[in-house]
Amino acid sequence: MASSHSTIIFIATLVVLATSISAKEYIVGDGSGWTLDFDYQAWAKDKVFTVGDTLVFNYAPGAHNVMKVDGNNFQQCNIAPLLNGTLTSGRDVIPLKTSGMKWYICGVGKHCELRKMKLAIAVLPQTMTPAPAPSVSQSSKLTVPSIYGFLVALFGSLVLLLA
Ligand SMILES: [Cu+2]
Repeated sequence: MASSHSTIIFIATLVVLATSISAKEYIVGDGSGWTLDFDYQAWAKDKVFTVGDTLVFNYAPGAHNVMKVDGNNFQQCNIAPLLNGTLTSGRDVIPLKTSGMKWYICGVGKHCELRKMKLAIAVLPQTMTPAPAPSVSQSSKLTVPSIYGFLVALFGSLVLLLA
């Protein structure tokens, strides 16, 4: 009996851990990459970004860059002051470490103002279940199942160790 209980808990633990680490990588603009005159708001609209996911900006180095800015500077395409410096590698990988709104613009020429090189996304906290459409009011509710899942996983692991 004890061993079958352990097996069930072990499987439950694996499921919880697997869902909590299933991070996604989003290629910004997909095959088009980070480029002129692409509608990044339309690209982001049907995607759910979660803490642990990563954004990848692909472009020819020198042609563009990636700057993380705040909401006001995003609206005005103002490249100063910068929050996190400028990314220029041409394959810039940005881990989404915290929840909330994130804003990115291209700081080359007037690419942000005139050529639509600006991306705003809402990042949700980690959660066990597939997240519904992004909404600010849901962010606080989604934190609870995430912590609950972690505790279940922790407790399951402890039971396994003791079994
Ligand atoms: Cu650009």
